[in-house]
Amino acid sequence: MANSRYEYVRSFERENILLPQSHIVIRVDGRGFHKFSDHYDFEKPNDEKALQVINEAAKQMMVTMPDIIMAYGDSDEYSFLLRKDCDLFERREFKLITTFASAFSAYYQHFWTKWIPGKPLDLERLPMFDARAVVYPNAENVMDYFRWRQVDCHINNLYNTTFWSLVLKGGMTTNEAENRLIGTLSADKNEILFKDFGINYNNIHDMYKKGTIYIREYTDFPLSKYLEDPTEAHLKRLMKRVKKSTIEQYHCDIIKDSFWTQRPYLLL
Ligand code: DGT
Ligand code: MG
Ligand code: MG
Ligand code: MG
Ligand code: MG
Repeated sequence: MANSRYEYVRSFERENILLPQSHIVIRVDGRGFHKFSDHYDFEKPNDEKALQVINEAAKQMMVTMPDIIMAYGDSDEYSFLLRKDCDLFERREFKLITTFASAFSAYYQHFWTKWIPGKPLDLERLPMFDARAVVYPNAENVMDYFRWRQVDCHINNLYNTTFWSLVLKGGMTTNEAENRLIGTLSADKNEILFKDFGINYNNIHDMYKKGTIYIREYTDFPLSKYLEDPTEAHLKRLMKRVKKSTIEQYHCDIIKDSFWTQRPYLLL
């Protein structure tokens, strides 16, 4: 088979190798989930079971791909952080993003069937995800990337929670609710929720307000020892000794520095 006269067509193929020694983030996002969520009657503003499905798909990605050190998701999207020195698929971008999109779509379908058996998936509306890879040169960019996604989650959730309260509890049409919210700030939305509907936004489940985080957590990491000499070289040395890792789920604040300072290995 090798060296046939047709082999030359291979030279037309293109590769894009992602910059070495830099942080790769791959984000998957559901295709047309506005319609998908309508079609399968998702609860508004948040469907707990659908979130469980997407969360399990994300966790399964981490189980099968040890190079994923952290994942963050909300709505119909998930972002995956790969370790800086990861050599998965020799860092070939197309191989990475197509594998992430197809693996995630397959896992999503698997867990949908498992958790929502009462709503079989229709052939003309199967869940599909796209994927993109972004390379960040330093730790600050990576932290800001995840902060950006969590702020987006918060803004959308506050809007959606208020919007659907106005419609489902306040009897407004969707147009009326949209107009009511034009120009409102966060404080105004909190007040509408509290005064008109007796909802204290703070009491809403953290999974909805903050999204879901999975971390490959090193429970035996000697943080205090690291802090005596917080350099990358020292961190690398310490990481050689810690072996026990588990995949942990959180719905916590990843905007504050403390989330990152407690887990320096995420950005190694
Ligand atoms: P795309 O990503 O360009 O193919 O288009 P969409 O429609 O997926 O848009 P996107 O990703 O910006 O927004 C996600 C949509 O999914 C948004 O319309 C709200 C919907 N969605 C996601 N999670 C839930 C949920 O838990 N409940 C409800 N009711 N809708 C949800
Ligand atoms: Mg979109
Ligand atoms: Mg989408
Ligand atoms: Mg989306
Ligand atoms: Mg092959």
